[in-house]
Amino acid sequence: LLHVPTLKMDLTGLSSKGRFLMVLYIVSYLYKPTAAEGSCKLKAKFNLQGYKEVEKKTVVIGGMFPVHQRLTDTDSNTTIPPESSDCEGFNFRTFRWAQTMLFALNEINDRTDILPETELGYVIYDSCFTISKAVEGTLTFLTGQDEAVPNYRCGDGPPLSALVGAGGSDLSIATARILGLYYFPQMSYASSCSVLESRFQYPTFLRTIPSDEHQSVAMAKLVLHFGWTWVGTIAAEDDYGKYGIKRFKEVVEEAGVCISFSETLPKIRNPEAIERIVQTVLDSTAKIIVVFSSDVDLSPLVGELLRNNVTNRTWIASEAWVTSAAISRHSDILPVLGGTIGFAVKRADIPGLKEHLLSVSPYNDTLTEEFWGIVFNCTMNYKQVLRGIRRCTGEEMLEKLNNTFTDVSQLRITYNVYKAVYAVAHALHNLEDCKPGSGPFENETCADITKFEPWQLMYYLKNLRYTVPHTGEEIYFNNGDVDGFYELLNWQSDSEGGITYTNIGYYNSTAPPEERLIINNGSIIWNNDILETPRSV
Ligand code: TCR
Repeated sequence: LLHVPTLKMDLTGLSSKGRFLMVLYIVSYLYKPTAAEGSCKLKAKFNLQGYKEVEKKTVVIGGMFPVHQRLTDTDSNTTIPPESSDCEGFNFRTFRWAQTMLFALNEINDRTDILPETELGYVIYDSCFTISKAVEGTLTFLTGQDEAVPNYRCGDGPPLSALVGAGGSDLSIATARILGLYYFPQMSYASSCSVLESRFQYPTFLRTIPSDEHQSVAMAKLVLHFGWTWVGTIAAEDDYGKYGIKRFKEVVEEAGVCISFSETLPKIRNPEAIERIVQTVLDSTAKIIVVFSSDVDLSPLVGELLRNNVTNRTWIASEAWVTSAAISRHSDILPVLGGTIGFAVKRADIPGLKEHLLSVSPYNDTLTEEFWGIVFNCTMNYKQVLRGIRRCTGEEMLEKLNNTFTDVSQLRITYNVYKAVYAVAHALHNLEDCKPGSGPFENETCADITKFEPWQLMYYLKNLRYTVPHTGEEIYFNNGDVDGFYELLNWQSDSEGGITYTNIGYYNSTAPPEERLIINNGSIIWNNDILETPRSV
């Protein structure tokens, strides 16, 4: 009933029993069981789809975003058939990424110069930061059906083009193996792990984020630049953390730097392990600590550092947490993490995105409905209303909230998502634009946009060169990868006791070796508001 906000009915003429029966009737009529409660076994949750039935040809782009942070615990009871797990921990930052894909698709569909005769549709999956969900989503996507049965493209809907995703490197490594089997293109916006450089292992993987090979080297150069010789390292327990820190260590150790401690952040809740890491940090004489981790995995440690008031350290942040509001917006964070420095990928302003984000409505889909309930602390589900949870009116104002979702000041991975969607669209455009008789395939033939093969699209992606709207940045892929360019940021205090990210330099992997790392030493403010460079012991 709550899904139909405009349904109003005058029941005053009925008796109270009549009114009760009427309401019961409407509720049972409108309440359809969701897919999970229905008959299919392994339904990927939060599978959002859409394309308009217009007189154009349609091509579908897949998207995969880690909108939830983890799986809900399910008991390993084998007396009933197993079901695909639910997810929990809604992440506003990654939800913004997912919405940016929709925004880019709308923008492209409205343009007459890209794919004028073709409409782009989409299917979006939530990978929930877990490999199993990412694999399940990939199989569901490839089959075009609700169940994750590996039988490639047995549905007969519009052709699938590429998968934009899957979020973390560990997820992309898993999905890229499956997609590679079918030579199906994958365009990643956040999977930066250096192992994904291998086209032998991942033949159809491309990305709009630079490989961490560059970032690890840049971090090492940073440490050497300041003359630090004794550092501690902390890495997340995934491919991102492990490979990122491994390469960093190789480079600094070669230059004679010693590693005081190497800790690993657990992926699943483990308060004892977190306490042990804090103890190591406290016991060590190393004052410089390098952390290679996503903000989600780092959060518990930051909580514990705050509780123990661990100050007088300089933290070196990896790209995934250097602009994370989830970390920097903690209250009283300044004494602990003030002075942090780290590399961030390119930032951009995307005109119109803010308006798009503010226009999401709880009635769009299951994700926007859940989002609405969380930010406004209410529910759209009548069962929960009956249990006493406040009902959302749908008229709540997003503008009034100061939420990470609508914060467009740090569009970095968001910008990568935007670039990734445009890359696929431009490749499809070139595919459609091909002139028979001078095409790239055997006997100068072209591919047909209504039924092309994934390898044919892969050809166009490999040879793509395009300019990103609004920013004018030129993008091309060098063996699937983009150049390593990062901004160097420093966490300084703003006027309200919070944190601003101040630009203090950059790293450019394409410059000559001595000019790659440029640091403006004078503009750095270290932990405790100190201006002089800290020493490593
Ligand atoms: N590469 C990480 C995942 C990741 C991320 C982020 C996750 C990056 N940046 C920001 C959350 C927020 C960079 C990986 O696993 O490759």
